[in-house]
Amino acid sequence: MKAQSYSVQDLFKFYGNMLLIRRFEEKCAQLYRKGVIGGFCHLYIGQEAVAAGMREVTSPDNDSIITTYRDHAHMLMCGIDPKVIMAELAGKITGCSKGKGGSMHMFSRQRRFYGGHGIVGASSSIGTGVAFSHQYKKDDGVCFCYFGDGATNQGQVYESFNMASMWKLPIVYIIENNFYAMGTSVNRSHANIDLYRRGEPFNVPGKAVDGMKIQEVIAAGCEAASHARSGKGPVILEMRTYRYLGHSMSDPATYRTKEEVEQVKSTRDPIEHVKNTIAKKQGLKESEIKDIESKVSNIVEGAADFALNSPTPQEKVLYEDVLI
Ligand SMILES: Cc1ncc(C[n+]2csc(CCOP(=O)(O)OP(=O)(O)O)c2C)c(N)n1
Ligand SMILES: [Mg+2]
Repeated sequence: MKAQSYSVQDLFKFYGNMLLIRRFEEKCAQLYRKGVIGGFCHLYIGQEAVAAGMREVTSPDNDSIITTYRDHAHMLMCGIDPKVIMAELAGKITGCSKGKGGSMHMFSRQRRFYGGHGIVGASSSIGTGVAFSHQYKKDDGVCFCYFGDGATNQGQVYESFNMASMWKLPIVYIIENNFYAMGTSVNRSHANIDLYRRGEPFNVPGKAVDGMKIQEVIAAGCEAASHARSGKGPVILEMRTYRYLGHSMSDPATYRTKEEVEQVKSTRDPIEHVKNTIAKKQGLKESEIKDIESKVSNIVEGAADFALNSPTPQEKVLYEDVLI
């Protein structure tokens, strides 16, 4: 997709994709509170423009994706059936990891989605390996490798940058800077808060992007992807975004004020931003928005019903698909 200007049809598509992420995550929160979803569960609400924007940049035929435990949105944007994602969250046999991975450990080899990783920083080095495999196989693929601001203080990230730069690997490192790592703000933990510059010692170019504006995500993503795909090596994109909810479902988020969150919600919301862009471009009919809302709601309700009505795995499944 070309970055510069978008038709109203494109903007409606972006709106629908971001709304799908938000409503899916809201449903997860609901099912978690009911005890249908267990374990750890990290939601993506507020960050939608990053996953939905990068979807427009990623080639479904040969690119690969890897991310952290905050992974539902990336799975959805890879085109994986929401039913299968929700079933995984509920620990059902119909889930993408047969109910054994849960929220943090989702995979789809078919879609080249390589997780879902619970270890902070792990996606950077595994993703670098995935990029090496693209180069080795000469398959023209790029690895889109996501991790958080907190992960940028982990050593393995820098070993990965060095190796990727030395070997000119086709990889785009996407730092999803939501300004908090659990309860620690970037200001309290990073000696230099310009995270896009973290590749400088390794000659890895970087760019800061307004990650709340999908158009800017796509523009930067296109540029980075063509750099990596043309053999010039890795690129870093620091997507400046924000998470509205706590770190995980068990975080009351007392380390920041309600006013701070409200300020972002009311002035920078990524979904409202697209809605306003459509309204400015051609006016907006309430019926058009309602139409998308109802389509999205049907998908999410369908996913929840499927998950609730699927069987739990039998005990013997514990020993399948594992190296022992
Ligand atoms: C190596 C390691 N250290 C600590 C943790 C505990 N932990 C889980 S998430 C997290 C914060 C990471 O924050 P960030 O990278 O900004 O990602 P975000 O959750 O904001 O998406 C920490 C410290 C972990 N999972 N792995
Ligand atoms: Mg963070």
